[in-house]
Amino acid sequence: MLDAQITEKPLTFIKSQSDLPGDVDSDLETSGAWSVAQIEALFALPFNDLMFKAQQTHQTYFPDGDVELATLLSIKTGGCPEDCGYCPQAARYDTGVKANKLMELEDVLEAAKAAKAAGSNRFCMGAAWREPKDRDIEKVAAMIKGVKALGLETCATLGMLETTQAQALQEAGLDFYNHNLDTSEDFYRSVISTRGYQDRLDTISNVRAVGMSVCCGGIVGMGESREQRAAFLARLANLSPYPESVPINHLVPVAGTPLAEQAPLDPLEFVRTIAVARITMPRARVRLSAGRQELGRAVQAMCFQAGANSIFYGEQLLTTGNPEAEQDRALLADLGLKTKQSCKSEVLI
Ligand code: SAM
Ligand code: DTB
Ligand code: SF4
Repeated sequence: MLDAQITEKPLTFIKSQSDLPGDVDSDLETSGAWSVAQIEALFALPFNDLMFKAQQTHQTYFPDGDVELATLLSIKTGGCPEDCGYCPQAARYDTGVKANKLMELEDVLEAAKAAKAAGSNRFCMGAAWREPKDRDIEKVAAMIKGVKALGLETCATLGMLETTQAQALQEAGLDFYNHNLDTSEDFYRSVISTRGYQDRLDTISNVRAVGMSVCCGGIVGMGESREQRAAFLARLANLSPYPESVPINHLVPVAGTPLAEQAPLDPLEFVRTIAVARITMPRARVRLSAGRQELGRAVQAMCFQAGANSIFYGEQLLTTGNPEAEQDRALLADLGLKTKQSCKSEVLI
């Protein structure tokens, strides 16, 4: 029945304003708008229909069709006390990642300058912490100030965050906080035991409470079912408002982690996941995140068609590899995709 509803309505099946309850003048950012069944029905559409609808949504909400470039830096690597089953930085897994102290301010600023010179829009600083201590916040705040002064958008991912800490980071100039739901609530329990789903929701709500923009997504290809992928996207899309940035990571299976031997997800299912994210969160920047090296050019091109409009840019993610910047520039140029010019002085391609 839902299938019928979906196919009958052209673009507006993403929910026309009249479909939504209450005061919907403020667009689609309405809590509880998507059921898991509706999202599964999107996944079940014929591939071309899903791609068409995702592209229609994309062109409606992002008429410029530009791609945002975000560069990652691991400011504090390894030695993490958590047990996230995918993560090479968890101290308990023998992955060969060495634990380092928090980087020095000057080194972080050097990396940010290089990212800007290479054409990045956003600089994201990641730390392998369960949660930062207040003294860490002071140090990271200095990094944020310095990066912001270079004219880059700033993002940080430091683990669980209290409201007072979010406030301090915002005052330093933090534009986005990244904290992922990672997967559906029921599948989550088989991947992570050292903190709960509610802890993640609480951090996202603490970040929202101070008015900061949220970057929140997750990982697909960890062995979850399609229904669980749909439930994961429903949780994201039903956040009120939904995140401004949605990183969709493809699991990078790292030797030594519990998920090292996980069979890769069908690339077409990955593309479908991107399309459904685009349709259900039409104004969000949907970021192709970890795992791009394994996808190859053709699958990435399909992901852009499905509505992805942000990538991690630069040879390194946190501890694993990413395509060379030059390869990415060539791919975007071959596809005729412009980059987002938030650093107004840069002309990229
Ligand atoms: N420690 C902080 C936290 O967990 O929030 C910040 C860093 S953590 C590495 C950020 C995100 O990276 C995770 O939530 C997960 O989505 C992603 N990630 C980590 N390892 C990954 C892997 N092997 N493959 C894909 N994504 C991964
Ligand atoms: C996100 O969702 N993906 C990025 C960022 N947020 C911090 C991290 C990907 C990490 C991939 C594994 C690694 O390089 O260690
Ligand atoms: Fe630690 Fe973050 Fe890795 Fe989990 S994902 S082990 S919290 S660094």
